[in-house]
This record gives sequence, structure tokens and C-alpha cells, in this order.
Amino acid sequence: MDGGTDRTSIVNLAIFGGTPAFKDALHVGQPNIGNRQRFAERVNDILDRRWLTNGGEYVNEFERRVAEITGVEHCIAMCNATIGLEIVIRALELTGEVIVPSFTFIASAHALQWQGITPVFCDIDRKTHSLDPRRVEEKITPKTTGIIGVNLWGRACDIDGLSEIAHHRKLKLMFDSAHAFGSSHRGRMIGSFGDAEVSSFHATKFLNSLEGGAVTTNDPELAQKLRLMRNFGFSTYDRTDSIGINGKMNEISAAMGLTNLESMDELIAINRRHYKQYQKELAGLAGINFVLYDENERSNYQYVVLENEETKTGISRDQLLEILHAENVLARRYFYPGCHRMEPYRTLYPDAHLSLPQTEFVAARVLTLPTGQAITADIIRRLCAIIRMVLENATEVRKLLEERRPA
Ligand code: T4K
Repeated sequence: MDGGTDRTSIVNLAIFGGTPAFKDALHVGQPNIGNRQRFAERVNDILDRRWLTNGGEYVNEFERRVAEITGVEHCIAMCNATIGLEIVIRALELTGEVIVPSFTFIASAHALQWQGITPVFCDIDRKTHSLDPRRVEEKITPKTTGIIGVNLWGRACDIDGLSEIAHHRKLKLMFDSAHAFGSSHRGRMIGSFGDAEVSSFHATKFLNSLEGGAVTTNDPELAQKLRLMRNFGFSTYDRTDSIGINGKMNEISAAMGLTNLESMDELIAINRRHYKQYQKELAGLAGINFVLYDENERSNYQYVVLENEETKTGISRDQLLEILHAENVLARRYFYPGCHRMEPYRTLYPDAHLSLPQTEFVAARVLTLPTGQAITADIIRRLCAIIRMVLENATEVRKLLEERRPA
């Protein structure tokens, strides 16, 4: 995969003209791929039977497996999580304003705005990176109809705190659990909380169905509504019972999902091993703080997320990012700069940042590193050695970086 060399001195860094340490780009979110033969067999079977989508056998089986793993009564597979969010928002009849974090992938906000609902951006807790229930209370107005909690990084948000608020204020509560399939909260699988939850099986997720998503719920009426809405509102041939859209997962996606589900434990083990290695290799570096996973819970360890505390590392997050990119390590700043600073929200809600100090604080520090099946222990060792060398020589590196730029 790579033909570069270990870094021995900062002057050899690619950003200063050296050869990149990695020949091929290391992405955050390179897909995990299960047993190829099993996938090929399933694809052949699908082609033989000429049933490609809409009520297909593989989608049905995928839904059964996801419901089983999540411990819910109903799973409705979707073509992706964004459409899943949109359909749940509509099925729950959310209107007016819905409270959502800004520190999330843009889809959490778009799913509301797309339907003419105002996403009210709420601040997060600096430590957990998730909605702070105290700030949620402050955002509730007579127009508020619901809350979307985001289970970021494969960790639960404050599900208990949000559930309590939703209960007392009679608000709908749904979760964007795009990151959290296979993770638990207080021993109960994420996917089973609130009115409904939405998982993503996009290519970049630890478990992918190429593109895909699923809504999970224990509410039979809601499940029925979601099923209809996913298929244009059709209850039978020539009859629609509601407005609907095309949110169906296709059979090839379900085949990929099922195949990858067979490797789920192995994929989580790989992620966990990588995460632990990153922690070990970067141990003791002042100002580098890992987003931690609770060892008492199940977790998919989907993301390796660092916070770079510039006053301690001596290097800004963006400088570190630039250095890594030059080495072909395409680390990401998920979810910089926060939805509120991206269009159309930046223009629509220009003052949003005033109530989002923790969001801005965290968004300026996070750095997400490559993990998953495509990454090896040797890659992590070499990647971490670069970070260590940069940080151990931060003053000099910073000076060289600044000298590169015209005054
Ligand atoms: N809510 C949250 C909290 C989410 O994080 C997401 C999605 C959603 C909702 C919506 O779920 P979906 O509708 O997507 O099911 C990516 C993904 O597109 C997105 O699914 C994901 N979250 C988000 C965190 O990351 P980008 O723009 O960074 O993706 P992309 O396609 O550039 O992929 C990232 C890197 O992965 C690429 O630079 C290269 C590599 N890659 C990507 C693909 C697709 C590969 O190596 N192979 C591939 O096939 O948003």
C-alpha cells in the first residue's frame, strides 16, 4: 500500500519537500469489506431471481438482522440515513422548530431544513461532544416540536437527559445514530431509544451496505407509516395512503449489508485494536486528547478522534492537518466548522454562533484519523511517529511552517 520511508528528521517532512511517507492516500472512512465470495454469491442469486428492489428477500433479511442486533421490534431499511432522517421527521409530524446539535454532519440539519423546519442549533458538552441537555432546555420555544440527539462517534449522547426533557415538555425525540450501529448505552443497544433512531450504512461507516440506512423503532404504528412513506405512500397497487418518497434500499445493498454483518465482530475488533494502538503510540504527548470510549459499553470504535490543544502541543490543529495531508494521511476535521457556519445556515442564522461556544471550541480542535480494515498496525506506528516527531519539535516545525509563507 505504501512505499515511503520512516521519518527521521523534521526537515524530511513532506510539507518541507520530502517524499510523502505514504505512497497511497490513507482515508478516513475507507470501506470495510466482508467475505467477497459470499457477496458475489448473493449478487448472483439476486440477478438470477430478477428481484432487485422493493420488498426483496435480502432487504427483508437485512431488516430482521438489524432489528435483532439492535433489540427492537421494527427495522425499516432505507437507501441512506439522510432519507431515513427525513422520513422519520415527516412521520413524526415535526414542524416549526427542532433542536439539533450544530456539531454533527450536515445531513442532521439538512434533513430538517429540506422540509421547511427550522433546525435550532444547540450547544454541546465540551467533554462528550454531544447535546448538552441544559442548553436544550433553553432552546425550547412554543414552536419546538422535537429534539434530534446525535450519537456521535459511536458513543451515546445524553440519552437519559434528553428523554427526560422530551417527556416533560411533550416533544418528540429521535436520534441520528448514523455513527452508532453496534454501540450500547447502559447495556441497551443504541437504535432502541426515543421515538425512532436512524443508522447509516454508508460506505464510510464501519458496517456498510454500499449506501444505506435503517430506521429502528418499537412503535408499530410509526413503523407502518415509515414503511408506506419509504415507498411513495403505496399501501397496495394503485393506492396511496399518505405522501411518500422513494427511500427504498435495493437488494445489492442489502446483500452487502448482510455480508458485512457476518464480519461485524471482526470489524469492531479491528477498530478497537487500532484505537488502542493509536492511544499507546501517542501516549504522553501533552495536548493530544483522545475521545474516549466507555469500556463498560459496547462500541463500534468507528472513529479515532483526537483533540489538539494548541497551547500544549505548540501546533495548531490545522497545521497538524496540513502536515499529515502532505504525508498522504488524509485526516479529517469532522465536523468543522459546525453546521451553523455552513450554508444555508450561516446566512439564515448569522447569530447562531453566539450560543454555541462549546461547539466552536471543539470544532477548532478535532482531528479524525484513519482506521478500519484498510489500515495496518505498521501504518499506525509510522503515522503516530510522524505526529510524535512533529509535536516533540513543535517550536522548530512551527517556525519552518511560518517561514514558508510570504510575509
Ligand atoms: N448523520 C451523521 C451524524 C452522519 O455522519 C451522516 C453521514 C449522516 C447523518 C448521513 O448518512 P448517509 O446519508 O450518508 O447514510 C462522509 C459520508 O458521506 C457520510 O456518510 C458520513 N456521515 C460523513 C461523516 O462522512 P464525506 O463527504 O466526508 O464523504 P466521502 O464520500 O468524501 O468519504 C470520505 C473519505 O472516504 C473519502 O475522502 C475517501 C474515502 N472513501 C469514500 C468512499 C465513498 C473511500 O475510500 N471509498 C469510498 O467508497 O462524508
